[in-house]
Order: sequence, then C-alpha cells, then structure tokens
Amino acid sequence: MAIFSARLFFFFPILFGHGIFELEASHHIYQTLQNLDEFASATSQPHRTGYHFQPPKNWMNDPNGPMIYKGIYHLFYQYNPKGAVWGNIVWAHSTSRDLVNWTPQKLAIYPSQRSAIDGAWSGSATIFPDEWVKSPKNPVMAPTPENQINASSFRDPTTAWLGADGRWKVVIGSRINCKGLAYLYRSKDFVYWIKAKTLLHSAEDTGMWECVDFFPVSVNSSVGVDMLSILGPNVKYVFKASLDDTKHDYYTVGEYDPVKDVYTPDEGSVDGDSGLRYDYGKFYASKSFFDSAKNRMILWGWINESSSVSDDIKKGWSGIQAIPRVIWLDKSGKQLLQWPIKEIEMLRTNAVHLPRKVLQGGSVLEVPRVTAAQADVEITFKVSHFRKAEGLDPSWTNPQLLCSQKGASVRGSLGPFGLLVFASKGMQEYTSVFFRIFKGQNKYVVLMCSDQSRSSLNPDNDKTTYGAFVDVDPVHEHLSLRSLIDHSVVESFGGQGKSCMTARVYPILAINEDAHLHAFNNGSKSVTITRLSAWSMKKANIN
Ligand code: DQQ
Repeated sequence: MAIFSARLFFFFPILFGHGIFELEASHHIYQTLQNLDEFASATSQPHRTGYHFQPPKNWMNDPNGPMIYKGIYHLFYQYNPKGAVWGNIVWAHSTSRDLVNWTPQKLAIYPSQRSAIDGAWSGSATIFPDEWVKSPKNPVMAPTPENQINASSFRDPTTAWLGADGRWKVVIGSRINCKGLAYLYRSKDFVYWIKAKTLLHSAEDTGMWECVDFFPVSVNSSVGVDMLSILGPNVKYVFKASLDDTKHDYYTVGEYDPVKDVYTPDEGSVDGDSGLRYDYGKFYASKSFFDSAKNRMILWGWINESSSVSDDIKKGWSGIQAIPRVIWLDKSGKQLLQWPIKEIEMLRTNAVHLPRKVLQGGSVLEVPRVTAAQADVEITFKVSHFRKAEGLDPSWTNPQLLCSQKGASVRGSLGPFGLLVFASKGMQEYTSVFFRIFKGQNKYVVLMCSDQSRSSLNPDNDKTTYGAFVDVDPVHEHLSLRSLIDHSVVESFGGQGKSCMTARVYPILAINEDAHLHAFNNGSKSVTITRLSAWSMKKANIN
C-alpha cells in the first residue's frame, strides 16, 4: 500500500428472438457488412459516447479518488496508456467545474518505485490542506507474512476518516477463502498504520471484496453527510463491496460503532446476492465522495463493455463511466435512491413533451423530434385493471431470471410496457427497458427489465438480460422510468431511482440519426402514459 503526499494523501495497492411485434431480424444486412472494420470506418465510431465520461482512447476501468478540491472536481481512473485491454495500469486524471465537461490532466500516479512495479491500482483520496506529491514513505501498508494477508487479497483502500479518538481510519477489501472481509487500519500520523484486531465488517460466501466504500447517510433528508462529521442520531451508514466473483456492487444499510470501529447491517439488510445492488446491469468498482460545494453524496461507477475483446481492440477503447449519481437514503430507511446529477440537464435541448395518452395493449408510440441515439427520456405510467394481473409464482425470486424468461416479446397482462431505445426503422434492432406487474401474496409486485437480446445484429456481443424488483406500490403510485441514452449505453432509473439498470449495446442499424425511440405496451391491458418528456442531449466536452 502506498501513500502520496505531503498533505493530500492517495492510497493504492502496490501489487499489484423474437421481435416484439413479430418482425424478424434481417441477418442479411449484417452479412453484407464484410466485417466490423468496414462498418467502423463507414460510420466513424458510432458507439463512442457523447456525454458519458471516457478517455480519447484505450482501456479505462475503476473510478479512483473522486473529490472536489478548491471548487474543482477531480476524477482519477484506472487506465492503460498503451492499449484497449487491461494492463500497464496507472491513475489517469481529469478535472471539471461541473461534473459534465472534463479537461484531461497529466497522469497522476504511475509506478515510479520498485514496490509499485505491477501498476497503480485502485484506491481513494483523502484531502489534507497544502500540496500534492507522492510520499517517499511509501509503501505504508502491505500484505506481509506477519499480518498473514495474502498479497492477492489486499485491495483498494477507502477514503480515510478521522475518529473522535484522534486516529485516522481506512478500510481495505480482502477475503479468507469464500468469506469477504473489510480490514480496518488506524493511524495517528497517516504514515504509520496498524491493522485493528477486529474487522470493520465481513460476510460469508461473498468472495473477494474489491473497492469497498463506507459512508454516512442522513435518515431524514437527501442532503449528503461528510464522513468527517459523522456521528449523531440522524445518521445511518452504507457499506458497499464490489464482489469479484459476480462483478456487481452490493450494499447494506446499517449502524457503525465508532468506538469498536465495527459496522453492523440492519436486520433484513444482507450482503451479497440476496441483498441490494447499486445497479442491476453493468456498474462496478464504484466510489462515492461528499461534494462539500453542494452538500450531496455523489457516486461514480465503471461501466465495462459488452462487446468482444477483438471489437474493443478494433475500436481502440474500452470502458466508460456512468453519469455521476446523487445518492441518499429512501424514507423507508432500507435502501438508497439514486438520481443523475442535476448538472447533466444542462445538455438537454429541444424538449419534446407528449400529452397524456392511453397506450393500448400491443401498441407502439414513437417519440418524435429527438436525437434518439443521444437522449434523456422520462416516462411515467398509471396502471389500472389490477384484477387481471398475472400471478407471481412464489418460486420466482430471481428477477434477472424472470426477465430473461419473460423478455419484451413475451406478452403478459400488465406489461411488458416501457421504452424501446436504439430501435432501427424496421425494428430489426431495439433494446427494451420495461415493467411488468404481478399479483403477489398480499401486494402487487413490480418487475423492471432491460432486455438486450435484440439490441444488435452483431452476434458477438454479450446480450444478457437484466432484471430487478422495484419497491413501489403501483396501485397508489405512478411508475416512472428515466433512461439516459448515449450511443452504446442505456442507464435506466426505475421508481424515481429505486432500481437502476445499465446496459451496453452496439446497434449496427440503429445508430446516430437512424436510431429511434418509442414507448410500447406489449401487455394485453392498456396502461396510461401520464408523462413523457424527452430531450436531445448536446455533446459534452469529454477530455
Ligand atoms: N480493479 C483494480 C483493482 C480492483 C479491481 C485493478 C476492480 O484494484 O480491485 O485495476 O475492478
């Protein structure tokens, strides 16, 4: 483990179908394209993003050390300066005044000493006053025979916080066999660190914990809480671990004992696969920071590609960052809500607002006058006719599996209804994000799905379907969906940010001005669109 600074400290580990509307895909079109090279040159990088952060070329993975310092936002990220696949990892660096437009800076951290020979891997930043230099005292923490930590199981330190006992605390992800662990380290001077005898947290059968994140949330407001001013009756804690085994980010909500330095999830808040995820699609190695300028907690997350490695090499880049999300505790106290930062709305242009409309079963409504490959859309549905809702079999506990069995083309009663994004003119390609409503034991259950199975005529992409249950009561609440659409990414927020789902897709036909956006209802019962607003999104200055 290494620190950087005199005063501003960085840490990083040293080692180390079927068509919904019965249209068959035209494979002919794909076959006539000799190869993707020809396609790429003909259309000049149709899958690069217009407003999602990415470097001009090469590989990017985890966001590292995000912060605001003297009014400037900083984002560091895991980067390979030499190619579009993982390797040669350094911390690249960009800055911004608005979290939307970014200016590249020189590489921030790279292997400059023997102990860091294998790269500058993920970690966090803690702000002290003054300078910004790498400390010669590195490495300050390391896996050793004495502490019996395996070198491959010592990962990604958190931002430090200062305890009332005057000691700095940092958490490191690890595992012993299948048990995920969060080691706590303490220091009085930020140079000499001692591993605590007690773990901050651990959980059986979760495997390696990467990129752990630990922060307070207010129980009665959406305002963020600074880790350094944490205690009080109105604060709970969030603990997030990125599980290496599943490549998803899971979190629990609970209590932190600042004397014992132990975190305990609330009853019913469980680590791992039966618990909550930040995102039910692609979103990994996330990292939060407290934005002191706007008193909010902001979450960054890496969205990797669903394309093949050879396609990544051909296009010359891999990996984007999700639009930063504000996160706060839901009034239930049981889960977080996530919403794209307000600043992203500065890119909205040419608003299209459609009037309230009943969407009959089996119908499609095109959203006109929008640049559908680079757009922001918000849609709200009101559902009636609950008597006819399909029953939820008690064994249907896995929402992703349920979504893959009941994709957009499988007609139901209440649903599927939602959005068709990146749709080609003849519907040979589309990605569908939608809801289905089931009758559960004593309540109606809302399922949200992102179905990529028809997203591209290119057969080489991972087209896994994603799914999650959304904790809303459709009888008394409207069902909302917002999707940020950006050439090869669809970031969707269901139930006002209760369930989020991000997909990477690579249409061949539905690109640029040939992409279309529709609302659809493939259930037998009608639903009412109470609101549909869409905006074309301007391009951001991304590096
Ligand atoms: N990526 C980094 C590790 C981290 C993993 C390596 C998560 O530090 O654990 O580049 O994507």
